[in-house]
Amino acid sequence: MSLFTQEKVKYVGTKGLKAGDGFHYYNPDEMINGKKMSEWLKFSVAYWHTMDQRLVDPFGDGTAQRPWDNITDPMEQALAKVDYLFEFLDKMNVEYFAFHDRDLAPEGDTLRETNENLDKVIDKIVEKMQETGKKVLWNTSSLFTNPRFVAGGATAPFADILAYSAAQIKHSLEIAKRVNSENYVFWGGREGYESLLNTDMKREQEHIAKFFKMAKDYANEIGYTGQFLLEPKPKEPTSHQYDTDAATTIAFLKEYGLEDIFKLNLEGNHAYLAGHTYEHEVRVARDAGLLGSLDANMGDKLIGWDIDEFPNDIYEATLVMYEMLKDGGLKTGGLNFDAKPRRQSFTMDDLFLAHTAGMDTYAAGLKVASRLIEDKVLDDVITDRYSSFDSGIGADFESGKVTFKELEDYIIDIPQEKLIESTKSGHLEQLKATLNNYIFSTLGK
Ligand code: XLS
Ligand code: NI
Ligand code: NI
Repeated sequence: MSLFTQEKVKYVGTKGLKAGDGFHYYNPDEMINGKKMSEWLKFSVAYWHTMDQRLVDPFGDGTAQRPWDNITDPMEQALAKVDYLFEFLDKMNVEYFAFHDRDLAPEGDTLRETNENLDKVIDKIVEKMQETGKKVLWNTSSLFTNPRFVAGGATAPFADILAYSAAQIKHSLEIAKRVNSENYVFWGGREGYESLLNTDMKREQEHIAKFFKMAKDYANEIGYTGQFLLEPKPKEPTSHQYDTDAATTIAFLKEYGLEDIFKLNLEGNHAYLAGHTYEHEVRVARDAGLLGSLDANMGDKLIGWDIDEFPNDIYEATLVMYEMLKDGGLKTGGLNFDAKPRRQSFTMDDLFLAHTAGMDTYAAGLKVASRLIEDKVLDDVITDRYSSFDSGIGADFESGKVTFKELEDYIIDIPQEKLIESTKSGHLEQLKATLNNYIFSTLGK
């Protein structure tokens, strides 16, 4: 028996312009760059949005209408939602899901009681996973929702709260092992500060670094081998988040010797908030060898907070997929829809349509990116742009053969005219038009 009235979403191809009949681009078995599309695009449903999100905004109550709304007992509802989740995954043809501990079950009065509630839901999840073959991309722990985390979890200035956080993560790692989570994510919800007037920033950062090492030690102790991921985000909810962006997070990992333990989980909307493009964040991680996973959402350039919109920007998806392909794929990572429909898209149909749009956007981006790579469009431009470093003085510089003095001897008498001649136009407008042409011609077929 079906819980949802909606049908299974199928690939219908590009016939017809109006969306809503099925996937136009997400064709799981289509071969892209030697692999099935579904292998490149390990999509994941985010429990906190898809199952829990009421579509609130800072000024208004939730508008979401969900078929489980009439179940009033919290534990009963928590268990019922598991059935809905698995049917949703099946109907959307999504293989993975992701969750916070607190998404799944209500809290009790003590951590022991809370763990008991949670374990009942996990028991059911494990059963459903065995039955359906669906998998967990990552799980995580909410150290930010409950008022006890008012000043953070692992960076809280209160030792009892730090102890609580450790115990909570310990249990979450046990769950990660039980559900065979491919990754374990830490997003530092309130790990940051509001003002230096009352904050010992160094002490807080030392605490969280030690905390991360202890988490990894515990994972090793219980034989949990999933990839640890840190998720950067700036200025929300605290004014100064310790993991502001990819570069800051990498510097933190290196400062505390954690770069072999962690990779990064990068989110589109967080990139905007940090004043970067999404592809910039992914490139920073890739260059450091630390690209882990993607929270596939996007932001709104006109709104100053994390709106977690479902991806619909093909341009952005193309450039992010380009980085992913260049990195050889996401390995244990995937594309998690840390995304929710708009507050005015409150029906269950909208939830199906939003995921379809998100999956199609990344499938389309993947197709365009793969052609850009095949035709070496950007590679050729970049090879040519840096070619003066492939021989002569440039190569001598790169191989460390010349000193400052020798660079001076080489250049000191070269006239201005010659120097200008050695520069070249970046032809950016032409390049952007070429990119547009690739989008049109790849998707227009
Ligand atoms: C919030 C974050 C959060 C993490 C998981 O902005 O994106 O949803 O992905 O805690
Ligand atoms: Ni996220
Ligand atoms: Ni976010």
